[in-house]
Amino acid sequence: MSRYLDMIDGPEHVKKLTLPQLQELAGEIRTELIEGLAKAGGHLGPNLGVVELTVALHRVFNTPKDNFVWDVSHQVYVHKLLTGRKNRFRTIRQTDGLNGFALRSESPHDSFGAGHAGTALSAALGMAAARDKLGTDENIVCIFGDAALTNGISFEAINNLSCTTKRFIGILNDNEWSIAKNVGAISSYLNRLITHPSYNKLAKDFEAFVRRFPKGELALRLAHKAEEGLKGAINDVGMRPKNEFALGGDGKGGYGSPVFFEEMGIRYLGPIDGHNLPLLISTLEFAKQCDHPIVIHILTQKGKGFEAALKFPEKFHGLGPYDAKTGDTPTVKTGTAPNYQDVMGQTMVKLCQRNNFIVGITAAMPSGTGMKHLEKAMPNRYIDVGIAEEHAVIFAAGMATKGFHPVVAIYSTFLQRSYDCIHHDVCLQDLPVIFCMDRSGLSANDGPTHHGLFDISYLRCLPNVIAMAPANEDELADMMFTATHQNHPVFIRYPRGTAEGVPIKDQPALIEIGKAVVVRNFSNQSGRKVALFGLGPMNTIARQAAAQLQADGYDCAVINPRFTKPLDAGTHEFYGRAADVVVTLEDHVLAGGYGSSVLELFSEKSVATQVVRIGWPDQFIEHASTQDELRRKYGLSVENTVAKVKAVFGDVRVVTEKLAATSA
Ligand SMILES: Cc1ncc(C[n+]2csc(CCOP(=O)(O)OP(=O)(O)O)c2C)c(N)n1
Repeated sequence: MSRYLDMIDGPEHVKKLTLPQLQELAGEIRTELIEGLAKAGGHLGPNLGVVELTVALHRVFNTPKDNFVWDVSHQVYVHKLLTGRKNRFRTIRQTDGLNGFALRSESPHDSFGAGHAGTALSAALGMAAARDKLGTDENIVCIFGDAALTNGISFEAINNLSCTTKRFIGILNDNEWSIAKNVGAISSYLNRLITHPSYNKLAKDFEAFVRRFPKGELALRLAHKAEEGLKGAINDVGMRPKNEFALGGDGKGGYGSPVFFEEMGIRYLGPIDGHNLPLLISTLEFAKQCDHPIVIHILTQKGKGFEAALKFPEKFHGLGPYDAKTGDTPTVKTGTAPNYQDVMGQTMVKLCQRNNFIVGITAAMPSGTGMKHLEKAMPNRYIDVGIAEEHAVIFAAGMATKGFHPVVAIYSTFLQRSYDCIHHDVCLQDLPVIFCMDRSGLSANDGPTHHGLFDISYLRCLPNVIAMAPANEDELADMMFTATHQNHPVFIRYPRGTAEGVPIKDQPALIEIGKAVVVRNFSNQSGRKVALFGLGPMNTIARQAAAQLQADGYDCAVINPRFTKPLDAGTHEFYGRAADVVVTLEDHVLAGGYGSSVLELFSEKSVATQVVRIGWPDQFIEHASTQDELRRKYGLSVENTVAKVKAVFGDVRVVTEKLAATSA
């Protein structure tokens, strides 16, 4: 039997369906999400939660004229299905396939790209301000999650909202989850709001009210009700302390509070059932005519329609392949090397057991960073600050002033947001905060929003910084341990995923700051001398390239630089002078990266040896199914390293053959 989904080539077709047909469409979309993502994985849970919302949005509004701005935009899969991309849907997050996030270059229906949290309200408000200045009449709809509200930028936008525009539609998609359970006072506030008996009654009354009136009349009446009835009830809601005399007992200083959004000059409607399609459609119809900024608070279930995802919302937020019937994921084979993330978390436990002044801080990423190991083993030494990277960094700086050694684990790409905090609050005051920069390097299927390719450049220009990159998991543990003995800011960059599989010592060891390790020295017997400096995971490529070059008659040394700051000037200069060619390899952009720092050193020391730099070019790197594919495509490979070295010596025959083989 054909599906309604098959008939939908664009939002105009959504508008042609009747309500029962739309409801059927919602069911088909759920099945497509569950079955379509099973092979390669993706953000299943969040998308199952916004099926009705997205159908209702496309029923009421007209993209691309109207603009939807999605926070993070990991929940745009349904939007992609309804905006002409359904035939490519099963390619999502794979090589040459659809991107997993909203992408302006992918579709005119994606009005704003994202991947980082907390940006949607600002972007949408900017669009609304531009629209008002241009005198056009499109609707701007911003969809943001309850966890996005823990992010500072969201609040900066809310502060700026009612004085900027009169026409703005916000949808607060509240499912009580970030990736992990949402944390903090805002989350408790929303929870109190939705569980309060007055609100529950209000929500029921509201639904009954919507059902009573035909569409045209409804919008008018809703406007009136929002102005009078709801507001009155809202003010009545017991956000005040239960006992008037128990000032402060509610955590709000005892003053009680009407709805936060109303206080900010934004009309608030809700909370409403985010899976009730007719209710969503009617409410959005009303919002469309509203001459005042409005936020509609909808309640949704992450993973709705798939039992496993409902049961394990954190796991199903985003995952790899799974069984479409049971939700089971492939078991990890015994003997497989651990993930860097797990090594980081387990090392944190060891370090905290030895030293009472170490604490672990995460910005809403306990599983992703591996900090969950500390949460489980020593919950009082673990702090989740919510999606608040700037706050996490300054908070850590504050703790460091009192003698603590905070370890902040943040993905390299999300740490970019905290750059000023790193500069102004940590480095300038030379505070001993330790940064575990997870996913430094590629995050292949997430794509450009998540690749961590810029941190060496943005850190090595800052005074007081110690910056390292382990070549394997044992070295990661040693570096973390060493970091806890420093009185300066320390940054450790390591990649996503599986480590090298080397044994990890029971107890980590101290390593010498600013000292590289010679992995293999010149044989000094014959052949052109090639010194390969492979940073972090690129050391493996350096070793493999050295083996090939050696077999072809070259004399190779391999060095693990360990530090990008302070750079081991002695070792670099020594090999710079001894070698006929130096190769630097880094999983980072070439612009301002590790190889650049070697060139700077050689210029200072007048070392004239040619330097071949292997790293990422000056462009944003797309997403792909695997890291290896992208590395091969952009030349971060053994073949290209060998070919480039040979090209230096004019060994053209071999170079051409190798390159032909690579591109075949
Ligand atoms: C700056 C930043 N920090 C962390 C993340 C990782 N992250 C992606 S989605 C997400 C949770 C979002 O929760 P919410 O906004 O409530 O949306 P939901 O997934 O629940 O629909 C987090 C922490 C990110 N994308 N950006």
